Amino acid sequence: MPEKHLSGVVRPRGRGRAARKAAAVGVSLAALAAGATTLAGPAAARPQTAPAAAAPGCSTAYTIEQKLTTGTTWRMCWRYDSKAGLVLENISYQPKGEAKPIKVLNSARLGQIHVPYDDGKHEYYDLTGQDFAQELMELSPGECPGGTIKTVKVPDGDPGHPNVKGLCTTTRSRGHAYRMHDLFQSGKTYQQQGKDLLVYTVNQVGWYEYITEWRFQDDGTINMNVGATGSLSFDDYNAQDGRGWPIGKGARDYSTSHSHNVFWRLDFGLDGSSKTKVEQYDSTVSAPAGREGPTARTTRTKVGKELAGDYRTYRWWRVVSATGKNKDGHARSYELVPGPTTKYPGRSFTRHDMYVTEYDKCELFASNNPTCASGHPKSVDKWVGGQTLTHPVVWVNVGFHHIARDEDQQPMPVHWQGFSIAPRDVTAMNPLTPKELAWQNGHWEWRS
Ligand SMILES: [Cu+2]
Repeated sequence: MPEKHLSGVVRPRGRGRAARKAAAVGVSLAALAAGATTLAGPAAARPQTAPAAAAPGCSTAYTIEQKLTTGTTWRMCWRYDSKAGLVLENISYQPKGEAKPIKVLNSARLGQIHVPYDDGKHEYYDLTGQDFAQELMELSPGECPGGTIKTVKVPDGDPGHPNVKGLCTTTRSRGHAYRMHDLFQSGKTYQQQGKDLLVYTVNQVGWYEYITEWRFQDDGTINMNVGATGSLSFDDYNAQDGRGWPIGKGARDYSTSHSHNVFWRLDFGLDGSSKTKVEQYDSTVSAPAGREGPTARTTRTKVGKELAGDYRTYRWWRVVSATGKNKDGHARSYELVPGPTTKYPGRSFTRHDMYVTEYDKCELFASNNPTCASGHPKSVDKWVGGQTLTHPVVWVNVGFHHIARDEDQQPMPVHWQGFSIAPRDVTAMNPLTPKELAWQNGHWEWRS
């Protein structure tokens, strides 16, 4: 029997989950869920190791400042939005050797999590329609190893529990930042283990839990990822062959396949100015000609007007500061580094990998904006309307088609999706360069 499209339906909320589970599967599973909740326990916030100075634009309570052991300091403000959840603002980067912080972003936040099911019967907008922000999870010290858990006042949350110890900031090693054996000069081997600042929250939506993770590397790279974990949706085991995968014994129950289309919204403020410029680069590689090998030519296209962009081999974009230059006189910029994605063609706003739109204060979510006037175009693809960019906002869409597997239970292993932005000419050299090599900039001359 065909069912109506259910885009307005709210998924079972966290606090209602136990009841929903009891109704669906009986007392034993509900009791198990209650046990798991007890195990999670209340989290105790750890004292901060060093009191941070307030970042511009926020009080110390809303400042995240971390000097990594490799010498790089990241500073930002955080706040918690009633729909987007964690929002990071005034993000700046100060590697060793830079006299003052270099501003990177005015604001960085999730822009939507769109979850359409393959049978067409369910389609969720997790940020704007499913109380993503309200279901902020309490973190135990063990899931913020070595870090600090900040208390978040959740807007429109549970009145009996408005403050949630739910924001972790911590540091982590990421392996080699670089390695170089200086064979011709000193004979020394230079190596450094890279360090990252991590900032994350966990938000529950129905049976799922989303980890929203921001990773700030000591070399200036920022990685943003959403990890889905929790449980497969217990309510979606009714798929037919071709729309799901048999989970559990035999081929009785098919977990319905679905997509997680995650959007990020980045408002760049390079060197303190929102008037950034966007550039697209494409390279073409020729066939070999005669004795010469194949050649490659790279061309730049200035993106002066709003853009709906798609990844292509040899294509990339960067956001360039209109004012700031590094010590070599090169304009500072950040490059978009894509992550693996499966582009969902089912909706107009999921049909492109990235969008650049002119700033508009109501445009905070890629779709279903709560604050736009009724006549305002409904989704990010519709905002690409030929407007000249003076204050570009970058939207990145990363899709994951989730065909369940037996290993997805129980709990479901975290599956990550996301992308990075990497500095290009923000500093004149590798920001982690050891001082013995600091003279080796450009086409340097041999020293005897
Ligand atoms: Cu999934």
